[in-house]
Amino acid sequence: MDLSNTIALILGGGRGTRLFPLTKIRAKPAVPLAAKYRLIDIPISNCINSGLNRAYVLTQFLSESLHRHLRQTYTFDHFNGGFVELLAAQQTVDSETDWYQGTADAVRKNLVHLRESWIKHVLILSGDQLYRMDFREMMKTHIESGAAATIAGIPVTRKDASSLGIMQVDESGQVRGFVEKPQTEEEIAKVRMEPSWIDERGIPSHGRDLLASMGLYIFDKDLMVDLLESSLHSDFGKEVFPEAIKTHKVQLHLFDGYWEDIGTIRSFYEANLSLAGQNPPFDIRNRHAPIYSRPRFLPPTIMGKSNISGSLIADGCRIGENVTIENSVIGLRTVIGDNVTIKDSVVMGADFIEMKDKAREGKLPLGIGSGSYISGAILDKNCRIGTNVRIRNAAGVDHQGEEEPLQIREGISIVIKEGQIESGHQS
Ligand code: ADQ
Ligand code: ADP
Repeated sequence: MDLSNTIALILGGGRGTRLFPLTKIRAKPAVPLAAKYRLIDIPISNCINSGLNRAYVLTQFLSESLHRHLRQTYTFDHFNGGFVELLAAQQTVDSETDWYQGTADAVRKNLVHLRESWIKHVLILSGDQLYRMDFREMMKTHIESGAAATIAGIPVTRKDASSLGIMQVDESGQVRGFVEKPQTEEEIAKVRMEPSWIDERGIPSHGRDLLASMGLYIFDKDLMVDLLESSLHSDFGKEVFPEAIKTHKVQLHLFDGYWEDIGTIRSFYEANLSLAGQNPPFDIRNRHAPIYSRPRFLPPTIMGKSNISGSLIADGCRIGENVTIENSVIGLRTVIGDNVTIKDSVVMGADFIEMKDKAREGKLPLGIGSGSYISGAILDKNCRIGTNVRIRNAAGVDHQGEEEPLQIREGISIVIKEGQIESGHQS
């Protein structure tokens, strides 16, 4: 299946508040993931691996770092005409209220970019999910069913249903019911499926009797333009689909495999750590479908006699003597002193290699000072952690801090970007 007349629109994020403080100073797509990637690399890699190399990334923040990352990573040769471009909503003080509209509104504001006549289909993707999908398969479902729009869907149990759009389909897979984030049992009952329908399609239902929208859509372009121009609907899940299924053929594309939303601090933290195990549910090493990122030409990581297990270590790190690293992700250029222990943590690393003799204007050295103990934490980039620091949320706090360098979200300690934690600190 050929995707040469398809354009991808990647929804790079509204305010990104659920990922605060990681998104306080950067657009969500630029958040570092799995030691050396950024969130945006996942959907873009899925596109490229599906033979689709024309994509726009929609974001509400004009972000220099995101722009730089896209420009330096996704350059295509002159002959195949590929591009990945950032479309950022303009922020003005007086349009603050209508600036934070939903997904459909973000697409509506960018319809002008879809005018070109070669574009027949629009693939809408979410920017904060970890999964692999060959979009050619989804396009096949779309074309063969003759649908106006196709939604990728995955079987889920009741437990997950309230945070997702839930669909009910008929025998042919046409979507007949769509409820966004059903909360009550009555709402759930309206869209419940027979598990045998899922089993019959070669996917073991294992008690999953609900079909969730993965937030990935293919539209015939003309229909999408019509739907968006003739309504004021601001969100695909809340408004566009519940309405569209009444008047148009909307088809399900059934998917089963690893798929995680990584839009909250806890899901982001857990997805990172899951990649560090021996048999990760999402394999970043797949030779046939690599995850792309910016080539960096960093020196190899150097380390002393250390004890490292179940962890990912990126390039350019300097790790001291007698260091223990367990079930953790250690990002690019991380500096770790002697006798440090890091457990169940995501360390994003640094944007630069700090020269030892360089004046630091009274700041601590970049990285994690000797004798420190870090557990259950996310350290954002360019942190300066002193010596003999203990970060482990000993008090078991759920949420703490708004501006401080060390904050807690969903029980996870977070040192913000450029955050400095003085020597001897205990928490
Ligand atoms: P949610 O993930 O809750 O549900 P939403 O918050 O609208 O939906 O976000 C979808 C994606 O669009 C996210 O990647 C988000 O960052 C991005 N986004 C939101 N507003 C944006 C804007 N104004 N500009 C650019 N990007 C924006 C949706 C569907 C559900 C479905 C789940 C699956 O509504 O039906 O089950 O996705 O995760
Ligand atoms: P993040 O988005 O993870 O917060 P950035 O990509 O913004 O990180 O990088 C942080 C810093 O790295 C920037 O403030 C900038 O000083 C520096 N930097 C990295 N690469 C470049 C570059 N190519 N040009 C200019 N500055 C760069």
